Amino acid sequence: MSAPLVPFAHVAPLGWDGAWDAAFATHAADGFVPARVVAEHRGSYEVLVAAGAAPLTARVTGRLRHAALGPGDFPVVGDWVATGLRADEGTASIHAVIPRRTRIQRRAPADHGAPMQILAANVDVVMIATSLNRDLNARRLERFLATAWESGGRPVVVLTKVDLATNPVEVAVAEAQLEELAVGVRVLATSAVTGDGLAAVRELLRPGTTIALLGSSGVGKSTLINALLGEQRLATSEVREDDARGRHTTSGRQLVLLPEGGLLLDTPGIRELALWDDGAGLAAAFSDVEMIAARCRFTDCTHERQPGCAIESAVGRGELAADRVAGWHKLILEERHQALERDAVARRAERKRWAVIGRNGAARAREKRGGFGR
Ligand SMILES: Nc1nc2c(ncn2[C@@H]2O[C@H](COP(=O)(O)OP(=O)(O)OP(=O)(O)O)[C@@H](O)[C@H]2O)c(=O)[nH]1
Ligand SMILES: [Mg+2]
Ligand SMILES: [Zn+2]
Repeated sequence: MSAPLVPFAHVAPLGWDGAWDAAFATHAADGFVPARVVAEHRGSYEVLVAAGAAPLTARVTGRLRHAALGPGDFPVVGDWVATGLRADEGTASIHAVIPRRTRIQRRAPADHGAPMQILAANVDVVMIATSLNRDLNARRLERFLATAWESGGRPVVVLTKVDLATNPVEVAVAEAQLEELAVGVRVLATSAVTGDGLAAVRELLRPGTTIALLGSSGVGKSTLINALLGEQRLATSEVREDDARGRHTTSGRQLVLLPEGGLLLDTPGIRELALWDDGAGLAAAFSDVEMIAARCRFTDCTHERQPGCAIESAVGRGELAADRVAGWHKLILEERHQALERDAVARRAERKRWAVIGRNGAARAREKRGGFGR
């Protein structure tokens, strides 16, 4: 059988490109086909092997499970995986996860069993949704922004439900507020009701581009995706204002392909997003503050009554909001605390890696002794 010239052109609408070809070469040689993970369930996944096809149910092989050093080695929504197809059954087995280009990660919730959780992979644009009808939570937005920058994707802020404004000034004020917090990030104002701003979102959705929507529950993430799809595919529901905990409508992460190309990743509302950051996301989200901090006299300046502190003098001159500095400080402390934790995790992973190597070595030795009768 001769290989076609462009072997994986059929997955280009799902985000595949030449660089993925190179990453996949050894898997292709083994007879595997690429598939994109579009949903995750307990113990199984849904994967797409072609743009027009129905998703297949897929499970990871015992070998992948065995070799995994932690939850981060298992597929997540957005991943490209090497699959073996059992077309007659309509199922697939996942043999490998292709190294991720970008990853949205956070410190895992307490019940997760691992310190870090990858929410989605290979996302090009991280769209942070915040709605006009709720008070803006600056600290929360800062966290989302740092996470988005840290992912390697490009952050965009989307202000939803602008149809609820009583006058245009209200929208302009909200946009200005967001622009001040989201330095160097585009802010798009949208309404799923009037269709305002949807064209601007569509412009970002070039064929093969993946956009993930992140934000609190009820801001209208699923509704926005439905509006772009032109159909009520995803469940949405009324926000219950009396219930402080909110009601989460979307329960799992899901990647949907738009008919005109482009992929949208719906996520359940996140209340508290704890950072899992090596500092790069934070530096990008607070690039304005960091630029000023670089002019402090001492490189280890704590920015608290230190001589020659550029941050304090910028705040004094009214060039920098004290509030923004406070947000920055808070996240830096969190990040430092986490760096310590991350080191501990790395040490544990290294120990496990050696244990696996040891186990495999012992198995090989048994084989050599003829224990496996090959
Ligand atoms: N007026 C108005 N209401 C909207 C708009 N977008 C969403 N809504 C309403 O907001 C409510 C919540 O929308 P969802 O799309 O379910 O919110 P979500 O962000 O997906 O929520 P979770 O799935 O819980 O994270 C629904 O009642 C929607 O009808 C909009 O542009 N304008
Ligand atoms: Mg939703
Ligand atoms: Zn300083």
